[in-house]
Amino acid sequence: MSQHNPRSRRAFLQAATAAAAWRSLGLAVPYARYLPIGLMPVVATAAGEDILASLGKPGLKLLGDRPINAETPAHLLDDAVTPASRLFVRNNGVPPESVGDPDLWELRVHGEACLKPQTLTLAELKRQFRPVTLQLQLECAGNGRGEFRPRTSGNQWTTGAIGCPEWTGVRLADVLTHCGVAGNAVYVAYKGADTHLSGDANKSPISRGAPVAKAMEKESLLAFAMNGAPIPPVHGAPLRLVVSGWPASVSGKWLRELLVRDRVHDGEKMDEGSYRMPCKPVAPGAKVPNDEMCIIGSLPVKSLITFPESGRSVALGTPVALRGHAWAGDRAVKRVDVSTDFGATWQTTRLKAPVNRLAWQHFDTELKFSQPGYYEVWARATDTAGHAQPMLVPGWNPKGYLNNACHRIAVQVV
Ligand SMILES: Nc1nc2c(c(=O)[nH]1)N[C@H]1C(S)=C(S)[C@@H](COP(=O)(O)O)O[C@H]1N2
Ligand SMILES: [Mo]
Repeated sequence: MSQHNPRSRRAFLQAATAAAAWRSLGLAVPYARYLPIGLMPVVATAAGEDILASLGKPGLKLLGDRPINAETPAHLLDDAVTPASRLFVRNNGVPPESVGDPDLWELRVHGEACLKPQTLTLAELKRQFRPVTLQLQLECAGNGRGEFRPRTSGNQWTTGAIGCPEWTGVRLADVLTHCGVAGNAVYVAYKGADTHLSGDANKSPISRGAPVAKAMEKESLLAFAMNGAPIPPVHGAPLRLVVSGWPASVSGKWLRELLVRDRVHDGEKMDEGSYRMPCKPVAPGAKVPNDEMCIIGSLPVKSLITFPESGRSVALGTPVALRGHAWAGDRAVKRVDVSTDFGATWQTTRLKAPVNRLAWQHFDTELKFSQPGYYEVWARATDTAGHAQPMLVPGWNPKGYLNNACHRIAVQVV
């Protein structure tokens, strides 16, 4: 094995991870001699828990280990500000192994429509621009994909690819203005320091971006801290983009380059249907040509019940406290209603204003149940433009994006 060949090093690490996973089963594997090297056990519990523990994320659900993807059960998203231990992980490639001294981390700003291309260290970014702290939601556009029928390929997220930590950084607009944005600028794109799963150094796992107007919003950040601490390695240390309200795939981690493009960015996962919806609705299962797929912008209105945990038993006669969060892409949420009778009647909840634009909002109410038995609580948010969440899974699309159907939890009254 050569330590210098990234592919063989990666293969070695993968084999070591798999071997550890098989050992952690604590059982004899009678046919171990036939096991392909690097294969993970399908009973992923012990192995998955090892990986999650090593990331400091106990209780999350591992959806895949190569690349690592993990989502957060709804009841673990109860905090007003999502702690690092409970933020979902979505990797497309292999994260950089070591980033060295964060202050020496270099960000290169260039592109056809950049007037003064230059490289800035993280120390220079911190010194030259005003720091900003904002609470900003990140949601994967594929959150909810697991409910689409026919199934669509990709991580089968249920409800847990959302979180809303507090970020500290500098404004992307300040840095872009400093580097000069030409009149013909169209898009601002990123490149990160993670590498492609294939080991091909010329390929990027993901390189996306946003139109200049979105990039220049005062909430778009180059973040170096999360919840008052340096960004954890898995979330993009030491520097990442946070462009909230849009697919979190725009929020590039391990940020190495910003490109001010004179065209719509054409990096990895900008095309071939990635992070695109059919421009016009299609029938479930339809094949949609690439030129009829449109790039996703602001995400739709959505909500999550974070307390009580689904499946809990409660005592008859005692009012039940219910709470959760709601968010609506670039917009705010106007109201959240809940139903305990499968949508026949709705009661409105107390809804707080966001701490800042593009932060999720908290709702709470008390529920009363008149008889023992099985109930479901459904939550439905409505945004400031009057759009409400659908009850059923909306608009099937080939890649399984933008499922904003109402969240349901089970409550047993005894
Ligand atoms: N460099 C880089 N940036 C990235 C990704 C990635 O794989 N590499 N994944 C993107 C996607 S698809 C999502 S949903 C978010 C996830 O952010 P998180 O892992 O910090 O929750 O990061 C985005 N930024
Ligand atoms: Mo994502």
